[in-house]
Amino acid sequence: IVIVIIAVVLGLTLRQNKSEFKSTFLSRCEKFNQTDCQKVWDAFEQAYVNKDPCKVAVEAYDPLIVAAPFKPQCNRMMFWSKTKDVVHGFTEKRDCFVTLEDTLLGSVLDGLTWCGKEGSKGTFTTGCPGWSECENNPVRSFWRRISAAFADVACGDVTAMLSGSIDTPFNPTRKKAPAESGSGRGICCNRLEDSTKDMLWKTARDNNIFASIEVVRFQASRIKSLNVVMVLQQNAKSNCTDPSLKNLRQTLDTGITYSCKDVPESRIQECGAKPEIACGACW
Ligand code: C8R
Repeated sequence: IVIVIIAVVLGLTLRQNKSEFKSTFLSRCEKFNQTDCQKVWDAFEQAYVNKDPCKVAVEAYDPLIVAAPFKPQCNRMMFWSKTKDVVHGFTEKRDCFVTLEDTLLGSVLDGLTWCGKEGSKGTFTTGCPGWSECENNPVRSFWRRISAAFADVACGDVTAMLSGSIDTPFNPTRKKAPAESGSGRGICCNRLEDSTKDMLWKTARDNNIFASIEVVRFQASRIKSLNVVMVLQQNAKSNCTDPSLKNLRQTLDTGITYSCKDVPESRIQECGAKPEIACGACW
């Protein structure tokens, strides 16, 4: 009897989790007009349901990108690494930039954890692998896939906020893909075939999505410039003169103009708080 009760309670909790997760997904999704959220859910769910939660490849989310494609917003796209709070503190208040979290898929899944299980149709929110526990977990593969799709459509003048509070603000730390070795230019996948780009998933083993996934997909045919904002807090450890930013320049597709500006975090906050300051005059 005890076992039956435990099983029933456990079953109900897991069900509860599923419906709670799905209802969060749908209610966040419904804020976007003209979206068939059930269709988006179906495309999302197929990526990880009934799978070992350490065996969800980045490509499993391809149908999701097809179901909810990214629309380019030229000159307004904002990328970031290790500066999430500053960036969103700013973008929430001002309509100057669009981050991935302002898009349908980014906003729907921001802050959530999910996974499936072999032999189950359910979505679970507990007992899922952590970000670094195994490479191909559903959450990590999701952010990699949608970050790539977001970077693929980037256009015009692009902004990236990087952190001056760490030693290496641009840190790809990835192995070279075989196709690149001997190219002498380091990472340079913009001229590579799509199949080779896909191979880059497998070599981008670190956590840094901006450096290992987004920058390498920026295309000179679409993007005019990359404008880095180094966010400086008190006791900053790095700024625009940091050697790692030289790597960033070298990684960039030739033809994309690079610039970097050191900006105190307080200035970004000030600009967020004062709508009278024009977007272009923030830094
Ligand atoms: N991007 C990546 N990861 C994101 C994300 C996002 O938009 N939104 C969330 N919530 N996350 P980091 P990074 C989660 O190391 O790896 C895009 C993921 O769990 O500071 O260089 C975005 O377009 C992920 O582990 O940044 C941005 O430009 C961390 O937050 C880069 O990729 C990301 O933490 C940032 O990726």
